[in-house]
Amino acid sequence: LWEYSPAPESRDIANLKPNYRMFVDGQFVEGEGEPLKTVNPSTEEVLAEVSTASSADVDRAVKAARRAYDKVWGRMPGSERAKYLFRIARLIQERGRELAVLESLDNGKPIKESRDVDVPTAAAHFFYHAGWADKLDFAGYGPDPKPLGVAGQVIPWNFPLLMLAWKIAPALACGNTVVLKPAETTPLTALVFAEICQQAGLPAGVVNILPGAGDVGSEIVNHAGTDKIAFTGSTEVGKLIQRSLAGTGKKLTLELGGKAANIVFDDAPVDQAVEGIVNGIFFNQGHVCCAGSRLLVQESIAEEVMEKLRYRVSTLRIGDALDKNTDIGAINSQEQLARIRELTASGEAEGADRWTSSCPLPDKGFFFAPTVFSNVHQAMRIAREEIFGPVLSVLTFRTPDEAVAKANNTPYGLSAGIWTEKGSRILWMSQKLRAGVVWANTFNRFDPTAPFGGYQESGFGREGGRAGLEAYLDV
Ligand code: TXE
Repeated sequence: LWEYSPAPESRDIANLKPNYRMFVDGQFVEGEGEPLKTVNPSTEEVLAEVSTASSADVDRAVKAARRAYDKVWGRMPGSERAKYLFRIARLIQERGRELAVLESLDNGKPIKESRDVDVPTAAAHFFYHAGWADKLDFAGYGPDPKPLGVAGQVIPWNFPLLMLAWKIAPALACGNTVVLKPAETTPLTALVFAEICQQAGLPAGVVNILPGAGDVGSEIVNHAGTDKIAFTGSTEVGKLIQRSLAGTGKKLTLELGGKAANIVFDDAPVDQAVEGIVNGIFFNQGHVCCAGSRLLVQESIAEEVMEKLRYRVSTLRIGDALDKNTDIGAINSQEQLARIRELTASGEAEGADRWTSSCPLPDKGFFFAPTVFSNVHQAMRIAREEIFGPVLSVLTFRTPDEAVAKANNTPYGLSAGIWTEKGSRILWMSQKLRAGVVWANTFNRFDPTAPFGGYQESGFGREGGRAGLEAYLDV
């Protein structure tokens, strides 16, 4: 039987400090805002105190970013910028263990995910964009495309370091400077990233990291000195930002929520599909904007898939993020746990059948057992709303047309998955599905060379790939 076994030296590996300061103009400084306490969601212990920004701090950071843009970064040849990006990428790799442990402590995600996905993919984004920095003439936007200036960036808590990399790497590659706010529950790896910027010798003011809550995000978004805003977070806040920028000339990209369909046809290799379903919804506790939160399974194989799925889910281990055996870590915050509980309760109240894994949960910490709802109808809240937790809603279909209709019956449009042996069906479906990313016989695959982003209420703009550069250039 499995027993909890956290690595005892983990705090040392993470180099955890009692206090973290914000990073402005190349220096770590005390913020004027009320300090926040960040909590380990696996244990509910306070990890560290982190200083936050006041509006005067935001102003100082934006001005520093502007100076750095005007005097240094905006004029630097791309070949020089590339060197800094390569250095940052290598430093992320060198400090990978520290970053992975710190990320798991602060976020609650299993160490094997932060080690094998978050950190290496963050480094990969810097390597990839370093390659673009001196080749922007060939990006397809004409000769000598111009950077925008100062980019204000606000990121969520589900992939703290990786979302930072998605935002900062293309911004710097294209010659912009950055003021970034990490989420209030996960500021730590962003501040270690600031140390990496110092280590890499990045000129002062090119990257500024301001921890704080939504008010700090709002100050950055609405500051007259930011030229471009990139936001990843809830659809609600995304819409708020879009409204508040309506009267300005700022460029905006939004990466918001999702309710992806993972569609399994009766010719799919069932065991492989079951692994893909599990990965689709239980990876990162389901705190994934592109999570496969709606399983659409063809009626003829529904029984078989459900049986295998329940068995597979019952083998998942839930526990402390630092245990290498953990498959599902902690929910990031008490607030998110409450949201998940509220939505799952609505599923029961609306008549769906609930199945919950009997894997034991730790006594302390924010944990939620993997849950599968069957007998789900499209009008139910659990079929329509983003739960952002380890909760799967299962619907069935008979024909490919019906699968497409059900998959598209959502205001979102971030991702979708198809499981079938038929190549022609994959091509047909990927044209019909209204989703920015369509995976075939795989799920949750992230690659810096592939543009990622949504349709409809999942937002607009792309991150990654050549298309992602457009968000940071005047073309
Ligand atoms: O998001 P918020 P929350 C979804 C998910 C989740 C729900 C709520 O369904 O259950 O949103 O999560 C900053 N101006 N997603 O409350 O508030 C905030 O400080 C500027 C999906 O955590 O949107 C944080 O840094 N910024 C999503 C960031 O926005 C503001 C990932 C995200 O927080 C702001 C996260 C304001 N007025 C949640 N208010 C995804 N697409 O992956 C808050 N912020």
